[in-house]
Amino acid sequence: HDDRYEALTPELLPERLGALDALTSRVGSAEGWQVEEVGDGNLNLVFIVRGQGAAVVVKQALPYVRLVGDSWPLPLTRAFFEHEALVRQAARDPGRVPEVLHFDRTQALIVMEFLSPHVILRGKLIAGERVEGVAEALGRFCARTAFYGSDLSMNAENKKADATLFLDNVALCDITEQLVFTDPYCKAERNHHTPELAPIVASLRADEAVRDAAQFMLIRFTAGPETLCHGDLHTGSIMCTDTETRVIDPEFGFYGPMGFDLGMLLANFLMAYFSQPAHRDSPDEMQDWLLSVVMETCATFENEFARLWTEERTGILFPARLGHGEAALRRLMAHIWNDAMGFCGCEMHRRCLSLAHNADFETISDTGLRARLEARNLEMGRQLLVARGQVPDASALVALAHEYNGK
Ligand code: SR1
Ligand code: MG
Repeated sequence: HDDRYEALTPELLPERLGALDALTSRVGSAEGWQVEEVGDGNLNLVFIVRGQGAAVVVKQALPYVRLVGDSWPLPLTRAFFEHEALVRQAARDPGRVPEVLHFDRTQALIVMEFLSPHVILRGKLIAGERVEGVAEALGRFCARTAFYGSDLSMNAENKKADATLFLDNVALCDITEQLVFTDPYCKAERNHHTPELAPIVASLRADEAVRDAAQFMLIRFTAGPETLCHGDLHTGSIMCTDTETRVIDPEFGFYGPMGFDLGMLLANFLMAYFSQPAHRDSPDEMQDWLLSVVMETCATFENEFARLWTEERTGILFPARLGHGEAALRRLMAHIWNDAMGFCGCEMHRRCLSLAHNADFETISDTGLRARLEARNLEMGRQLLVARGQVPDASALVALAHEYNGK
């Protein structure tokens, strides 16, 4: 059975993986294992294997989209890309991603460190819990991965070979191309939205400037291979304690714009922000904190990127012999920011309009209230798409969030 893929179950797992040193060295022999399937994401199986007072995670890809079922096949190769991305991220921002203990390409499975007592960040934000240092950790992660995977840092030959390798992550990119940039702006089979949003949805879909801007962001997504992006950096791909932040799940890894991950992440902080009034009677404090996280994430991104630009430029871009200074860095940062704002707008739209919604809004049972909060989010997303040039920095982004939250 070793050379044929087989989806695991908690019952099968000890028999299939019981001989693996990567597991037994951490959790003892298979007879003592307790195995639980805990995957609550859209795509994969996730098992926690406990034994001898320790635990590891076994993540296995399914040959289809878990959320939809076997009517939507999805290649197992995504586990390969996740593993490749994890290895690179671990080198570029040490300690930020889970340690990989074992990878099996045929079985599409990764054995990795069990993060405990970490929980998914999205759940913490809905519960009104703050995480110390979250903005610094994520701003640094975005800056380091953007910089080290790009032609600012990598040797050109290696970068081209790596970009070519990740070009094969076609199916996962296709999901983003459809669900993020296209489906939200038309009638599509898998779309759904809160019924009370119908007039806004109709007006967004009739707005040619919005559809146009989203397609231009799609051009940036498909034809801007600047760096290795995480590809799915939402608050469900981040696990935290009250003081520690880790990034998981880079199976959507692809070569794309340096502003992609930052823009997606900011959108998810903003959706947490807009949804707060439904989750607590006095949302102000949590909302203020979320906007401070937006500010701090951007400031850290900028500072870390500037530091790397100054101290570690070794690639073909802006070589020292051309004598570029501060002004060039500022122009590059503006380019990254402009992309980030466009991606941010698309992500804010798709989480309310296409297939994969987020719990921040989805868990609001009063659909009238949900629609009012989603409407603020959708309108701000529209503004980011069509007029992102008028949002030159994080302060302007936060001012816009205040404005739409008051509507
Ligand atoms: C069919 S997959 C839907 C979404 O889940 C993933 O986490 C990505 O965000 C994707 O767009
Ligand atoms: Mg995921």
